[in-house]
Order: sequence, then C-alpha cells, then structure tokens
Amino acid sequence: MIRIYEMNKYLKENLIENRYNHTVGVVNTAIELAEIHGENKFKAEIAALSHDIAKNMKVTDLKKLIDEEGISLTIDEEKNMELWHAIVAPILGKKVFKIEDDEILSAMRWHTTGKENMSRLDKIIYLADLIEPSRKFNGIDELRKVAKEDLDLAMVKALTHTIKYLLDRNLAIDGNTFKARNYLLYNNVKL
Ligand code: DGI
Ligand code: FE
Ligand code: FE
Repeated sequence: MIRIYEMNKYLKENLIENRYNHTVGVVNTAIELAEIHGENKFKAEIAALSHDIAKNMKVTDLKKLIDEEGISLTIDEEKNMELWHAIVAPILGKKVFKIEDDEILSAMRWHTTGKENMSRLDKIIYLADLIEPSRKFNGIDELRKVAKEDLDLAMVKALTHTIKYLLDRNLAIDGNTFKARNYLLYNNVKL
C-alpha cells in the first residue's frame, strides 16, 4: 500500500474540492465509528479515504475500466451510472493505492448500494458516507445517534432513507439495496 500522504495527494489532484472535503468527513466519521464498535481503525481510515477515488472520473473512463477488468454488470448497474464509481473504486484501490486487503476493497465496492450480509467495516463505511458532517437531510441527527449505538439498526434506517430518496426522484433502485435491507430485517436487527 502507498503512504496515506501519497493517497491524499492523489485525491486532492483527482477530486473536486467539495468531494475531497466530503472524503475527509467520511474518514473522521469512519474512525469514530470504528473506535466505538471495535473495528480496525486503520482499515476504516483507508477505506474511507479511498471510497470515492473514482467519483470525478468521466463515465466513459469508468466504463472502460469496468470492461477492461471483464466485470459483468447486473441490469441495475448497467443502467445506473451513479453506481459505476463504486464498481471502479476497488480497481483503482488496487492499481493506484496498491491496497490488497479484501475487507477494505469490499467496503469501497459496496459503499453506494450496500449488499446482503455486509461486514462491520462495510457498514461503517456505508454509514460514514451518509452521515459525515457536511451531509444534510431530515432525520440525519437521529441516524448519527443510532450509528453510534447499533450498526444494524442504523443500516436499516440508512437504507430506508436511500430507498425513499430514490423513490422521491423517480430513480431506479439497485437490487442490492433491497437485499441489504431485507437481510438485516430477516436476521440480526432489533427494531
Ligand atoms: O458518492 P457519494 O455522493 O458520496 O455517495 P454514494 O456513493 O452513496 O452515491 C450517491 C449517489 O448514488 C446519489 O446520486 C444516488 C445514487 N444512488 C445510490 N444508490 C442508487 C443510486 N442511484 C440509482 N439510480 N439507484 C440506486 O440504487
Ligand atoms: Fe460514493
Ligand atoms: Fe462518498
């Protein structure tokens, strides 16, 4: 893995200012959640720092990388270009940042949609992305509180928020978002 200093340099050069500032917010929030929930803080920091590495790339470049890797997309992934930066994140994570840790690469990959049976690190990055200090939406203060108390309950609330957000805008919803939420409801969550 390259040094954190070098990662920051790459991100400052490749992300627009607001996106870089968002990334710093996600790093701080993810470290705080990792501390509270007994997750590896270093993995949380690297995953958070890298999660939007591909966010400001041109869609044609994102698609090119996806095709070069021979990744087959689901219909939802093919149709919703907003999801591509998360698909490319672990590719660049490996290529540019030389990240080899599968838990970090998974958290980068699933930070936008979530998926069935997420790891603790996956959940921390998904939540930190949504509740970092610069985010604003109705109910965010409650979600910030729950994220510190119960990761699974916070994930259900977060996924519900995302689904409502997409419904309100008449956007298609990726199947993994539903699977992530259903899995929690069928298994561990105490509502
Ligand atoms: O990259 P960020 O903005 O920090 O956050 P993100 O990775 O969660 O991406 C949010 C964007 O992705 C937002 O424009 C909504 C969109 N998005 C997330 N899930 C879905 C989705 N868009 C569609 N069409 N379907 C989804 O399931
Ligand atoms: Fe993102
Ligand atoms: Fe993000």
